[in-house]
Amino acid sequence: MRILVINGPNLNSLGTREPHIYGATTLADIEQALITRAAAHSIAIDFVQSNHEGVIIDTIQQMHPVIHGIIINPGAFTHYSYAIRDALSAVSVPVIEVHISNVYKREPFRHHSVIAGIATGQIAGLGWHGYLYALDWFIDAAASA
Ligand code: CA2
Repeated sequence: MRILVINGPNLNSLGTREPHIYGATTLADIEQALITRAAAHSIAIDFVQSNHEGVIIDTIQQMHPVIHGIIINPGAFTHYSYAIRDALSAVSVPVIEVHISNVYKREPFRHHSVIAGIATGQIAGLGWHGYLYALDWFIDAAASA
């Protein structure tokens, strides 16, 4: 199994600012934890972080023939990118949407995700561990297939 992990705008700044919202863990730390968990289950894992909508869409289009699932934190694109929604909607693999913060406890504009309607599931508010829980879903799904 091969999983693509996508992080959207500003998530490259994790651990450096706003730790009260996003925690002190860096994106590199999160990716390392995912690599470790994936390796223990013989899963290949790829990462992309971009501040650019088009790069995220290009990556989805290029990678979808060779992957079995997507874990995505679209960052603020969550709330308005129909283009990323369309790119994800066009792929046949399960998509798990992850948010570090509980977006439903925050500003009203964060309460709506244009991605959620095409995602298999969503994890929000569980901190960076949400990425690991998303990977666990793929591990469990593969085990029960
Ligand atoms: O809670 C999440 O994971 C979000 O996807 C994070 C996005 C935000 O726009 C979404 O509403 C919820 C923002 C990511 C910004 O990341 C930063 C990290 C460190 C310092 C500043 C921003």
